[in-house]
Amino acid sequence: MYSEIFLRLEPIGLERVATAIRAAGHDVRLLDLQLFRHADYVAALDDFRPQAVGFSLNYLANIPEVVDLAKLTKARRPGCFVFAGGHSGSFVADEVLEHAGGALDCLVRGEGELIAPRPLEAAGDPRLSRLPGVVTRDGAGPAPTMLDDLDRFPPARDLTRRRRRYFIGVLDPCASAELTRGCPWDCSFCSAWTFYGRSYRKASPEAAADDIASIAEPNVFLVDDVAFIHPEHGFAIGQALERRGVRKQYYLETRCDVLLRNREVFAYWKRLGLHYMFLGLEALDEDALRLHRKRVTPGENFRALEVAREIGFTVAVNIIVDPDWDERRFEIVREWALTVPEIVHLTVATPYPGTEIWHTESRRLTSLDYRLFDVQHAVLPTRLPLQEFYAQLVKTQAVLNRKHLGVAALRQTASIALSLALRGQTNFLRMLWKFGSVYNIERQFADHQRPVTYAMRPPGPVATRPRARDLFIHIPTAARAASAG
Ligand code: B12
Ligand code: SF4
Repeated sequence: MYSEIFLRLEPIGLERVATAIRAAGHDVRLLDLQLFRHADYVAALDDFRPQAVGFSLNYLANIPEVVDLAKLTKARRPGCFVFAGGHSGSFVADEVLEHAGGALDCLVRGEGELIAPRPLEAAGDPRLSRLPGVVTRDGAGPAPTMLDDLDRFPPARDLTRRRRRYFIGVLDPCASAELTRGCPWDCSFCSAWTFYGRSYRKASPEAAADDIASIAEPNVFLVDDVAFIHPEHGFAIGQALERRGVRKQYYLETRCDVLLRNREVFAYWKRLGLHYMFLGLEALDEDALRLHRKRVTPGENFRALEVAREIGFTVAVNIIVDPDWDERRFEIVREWALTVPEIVHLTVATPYPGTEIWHTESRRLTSLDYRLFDVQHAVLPTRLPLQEFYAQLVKTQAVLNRKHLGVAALRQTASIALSLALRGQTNFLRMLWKFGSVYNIERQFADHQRPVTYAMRPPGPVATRPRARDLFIHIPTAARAASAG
């Protein structure tokens, strides 16, 4: 839903994996099914006749689609080696293989650059299930190996087609780049830290600047979980960009306390072209922040918003809606959101496999449909009747949307939209009137009534806090485990 309206971004993880597979001597094609249809995929199978197909499973909601495509691929090209990898797939490898019933030869857990070429060599061989991070129906290899140098395998952006369709708001068109990987915090609702074993790695400033300099688009989305945790790294990349004469507009995501602590580096990047940022506020009150283990106070959050305003950023923030909310709670958020200039997004609290709350959330899941695990649907019991919950959610989103896309605000955006349209970029323009068809009470509610072909394996009955290590996909060495300081 998100990518139907506000943004659509390039599959940078898959592009990096493609570079690694190319470096091993293979001929690679990449098809982004955000932009292309299944018919295009079938045509590519017939034209290119690949010996292997790898699917990216970063999002849980995409699992049924990928399982069906794997089955289609095996039926059409029985000799083809079919595998999948990516963030969400890593946490539910066994059950995905089970759904696929033999159509997926293996699932690759963890980051893909180092390992991805090796299953291709081991296809059809018992060695396959002994490779690090690889899971087959016959067994699993040792823990996945971490990439020791982020500078290796820069994204193969030449493989993505129709790149003008990638955008985020007014940054249209927009490419993506990665400066750091991982997060040293441990929020209870998030799987970014569990995937990388709470480690934090940095690209070298020169390689990061070279990569950004090679980007054709005028705008860049920085995919880092928390940008500029180490300010000296941000300064060094900025200076390397200045030396190369690179001038672009940027969008990044960070934490409020990091912005407060390192405001100089953000102000410096403002001069380089950083105008838009996303701050994970998550909650307005102390109790909810503690529950999310966000390790910030409401006071710090609000001070960070002031700092962002002083520097002159356009800021989007996120608030997590608990399915337990009643009308009054929605009302409080609407009232608050209308008093601040920031763009306010809402996501629905969702226990994902790989998060701590997947194990500790004592309320029973009301759905085991992967497609509803997209933080826009309620998969926990709602206090309001479900339809009323969606009515409140959509009403709140519509109010917030009108705040930014209403007539008064549109007057300001009209000139941007016009100049983009004159350059043939219409993603932003289209976003302005798509809202009603995407965020829609009946559509949200009807999504719950669809038949479920592949049901998720629910969490076990234990409601105690698991050890962090037991959640990790990558188990970092002591040297790599980073501190937030
Ligand atoms: C950037 C980002 C986005 C971008 C997406 C860009 C894109 N086109 O992919 C945007 C802003 C659009 C986005 C949106 C959403 N996101 Co997001 N996003 C991220 C973030 C911060 C970084 C992802 C990234 O680019 N990392 C860098 C690249 C290099 O790594 P990578 O993609 O993971 O790829 C590596 C491995 O996964 C693996 N790999 C990947 N594909 C493949 C394929 C094969 C064959 C192999 C072998 C390996 C492999 O190898 C790659 C290289 O090491 C992650 C957090 C995280 N750290 O993972 C959250 C994250 C993935 N998002 C999340 C969520 C919830 C969402 C949204 C649903 C809602 C929201 N409000 O954020 C939407 C849904 C979008 C959609 N398309 O459906 C959750 C995932 C939840 C889940 N389990 O499904 C995460 C984990 C954040 C979190 N806090 O928990 N997101
Ligand atoms: S700070 Fe952000 S990326 Fe890190 S654990 Fe918390 S929510 Fe996840």
